Amino acid sequence: MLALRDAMFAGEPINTTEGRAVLHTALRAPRGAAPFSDEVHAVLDAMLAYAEEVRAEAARGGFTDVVNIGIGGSDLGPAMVVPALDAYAQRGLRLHFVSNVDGHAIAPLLRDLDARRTLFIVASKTFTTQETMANAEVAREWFVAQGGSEVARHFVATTSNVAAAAQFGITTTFGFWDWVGGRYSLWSAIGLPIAIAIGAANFRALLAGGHAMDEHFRRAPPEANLPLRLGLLDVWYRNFHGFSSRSIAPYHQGLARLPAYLQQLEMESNGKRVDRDGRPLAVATSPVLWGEPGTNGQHAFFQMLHQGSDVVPVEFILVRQPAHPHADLHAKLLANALAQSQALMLGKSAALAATEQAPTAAPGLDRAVLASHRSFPGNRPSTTLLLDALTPRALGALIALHEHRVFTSGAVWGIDSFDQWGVELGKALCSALLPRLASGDTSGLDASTAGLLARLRG
Ligand code: G6Q
Repeated sequence: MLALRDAMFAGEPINTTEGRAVLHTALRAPRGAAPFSDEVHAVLDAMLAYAEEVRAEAARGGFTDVVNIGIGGSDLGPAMVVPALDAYAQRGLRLHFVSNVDGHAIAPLLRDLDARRTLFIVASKTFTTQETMANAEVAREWFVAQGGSEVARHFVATTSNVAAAAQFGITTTFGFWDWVGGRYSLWSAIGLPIAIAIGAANFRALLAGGHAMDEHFRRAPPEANLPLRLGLLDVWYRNFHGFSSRSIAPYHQGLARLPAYLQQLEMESNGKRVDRDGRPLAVATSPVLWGEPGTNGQHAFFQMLHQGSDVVPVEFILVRQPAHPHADLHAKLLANALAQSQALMLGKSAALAATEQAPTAAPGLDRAVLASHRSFPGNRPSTTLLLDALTPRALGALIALHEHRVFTSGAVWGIDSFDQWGVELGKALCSALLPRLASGDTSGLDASTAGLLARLRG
């Protein structure tokens, strides 16, 4: 595991099935401290200078809205970070994220935009992703229909395929490299919406936080190494206890998209069933990640966490200092989080429950029956990550912590955490089905798909 870690930082092609290095850590390293430093810092400087131009123009009333069109790794990172760092955002500049090829995503957004004041970022590493290209076409058609003429000023691209972006009519492009995996790319040019929202200095602080965690992961001894310990804990829970999921409970509304972000990070990286050499694994791998911000989750699925038949480790994320003035709300939020981890740990015995009044219980219900419904097994594991404040630096460290934790469990399982062949099949089948949806041709199709296709054509 430690040798693989060092190989990653050194830029060796540890993504063996794609023959690629895995160097998202180089994106947040200081100048001269990691491979490809000159290229990385040249793009970073240019991207941040452009972000500052957009912010200055927004301050003059030029741009009011920025729309990031991208999906998966070209969406989830910025879409998670921008609301998380709202306290640092420039007022009067709204950031939007369109990912889904479902027109219900872009149509209501375009309805409310002013073409003269909108900037579109087409974010796609490959610049071929069907959903992103389709939404970008819709945006450009809308822009032109609204009387917009300067496509080159209102559309920019973040991509490693500069030629394809140019063909689209985009001349302002910020690039990145094949050694940046999509789900690890928010540190690259894909972070442009973040930089526009929070500014160059704060973006650099986000990078610095990520880099500080990299250094910790590289140098801290195993017993004090946070990503290493969390990754090993994940393996312990998954393989020695058989826990098949983990619930993420950020007690910060700004982190509402963190569960979705972590879902991709962990499940796309470690949702594999063969090892690096293609041999079937004898052990289970990625758990299912899911969650909602607290306290909302408490009023929904926490019932199952406390009393359900499955044990689900919960990860609480607490932030000591709020970025709002409502101290009373914050105290209630924190007390709720503590109460949940305490209840999961301690539970409540039936004997104790039997001594309590339960005003809403059915009158005449047998006391022992009621006590068994009102008892909690306890000894349900949770981890609490505590941040002093949700600063760009702290968030950078939190994200990098999760990246290295996923690396650790993936390394122990012996899998390639950096490919994603599992997303290919659906894409290929979609390409084959799209013309059939238009023509109605169901010849040679399985009966299930043929039946559904016929119904959809009405
Ligand atoms: C991430 C995946 C995937 C990817 C999207 C978008 O690790 O590879 O989520 O980011 O499919 O790809 P493009 O950036 O090429 O459009």
